Amino acid sequence: MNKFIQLCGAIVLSGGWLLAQAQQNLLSNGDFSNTNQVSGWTPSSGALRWSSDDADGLGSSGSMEFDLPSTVGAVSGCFAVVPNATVNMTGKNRVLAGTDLFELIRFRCSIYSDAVCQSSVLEVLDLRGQGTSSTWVEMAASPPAPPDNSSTLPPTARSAHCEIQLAVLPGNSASMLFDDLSFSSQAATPVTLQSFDVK
Ligand SMILES: [Ca+2]
Repeated sequence: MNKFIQLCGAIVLSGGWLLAQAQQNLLSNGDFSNTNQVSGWTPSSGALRWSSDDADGLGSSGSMEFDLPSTVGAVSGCFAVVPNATVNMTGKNRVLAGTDLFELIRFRCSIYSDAVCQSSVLEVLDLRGQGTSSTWVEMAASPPAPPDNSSTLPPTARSAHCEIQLAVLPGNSASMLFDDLSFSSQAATPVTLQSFDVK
């Protein structure tokens, strides 16, 4: 065996790094599967309710219910974001009562330059729901957002929070459920390359 082949036979690669695209929902309890139900969400008026009606039919999860006109919104906790990350939003809504009575159905996430969601807003991303369906429907991006709802965060982005905003035609009552709310970041994360020998 010549030296070259001996050398090749001894090559061992280990501990190398690859970059993989991993998608992670940064929004806490966006699927309302927490045993504390609507934990992590604060009503902007009135009170929030947890519903056992789950958008995916899961017995271990539920959704967040808004009863208007008393409860017209809710805000998530503040969470960290990675500058320049590619993000996208998804969510589902269902009219429980008051089909065609909603004036506004919005799932909105605001991006901040400080770590605690207190600075002026750098960017707003949002989805619009449908007020015409009594079954679960996917929320859709508001133009000019691309169809896949993806966006690149500003280089100064540090934190974000999300909110639900609702309005009903004056003098009316209505109820709506939300589930599967997601603000996902697609960040390059290192993955350990497994060792291998060249024989
Ligand atoms: Ca759920």
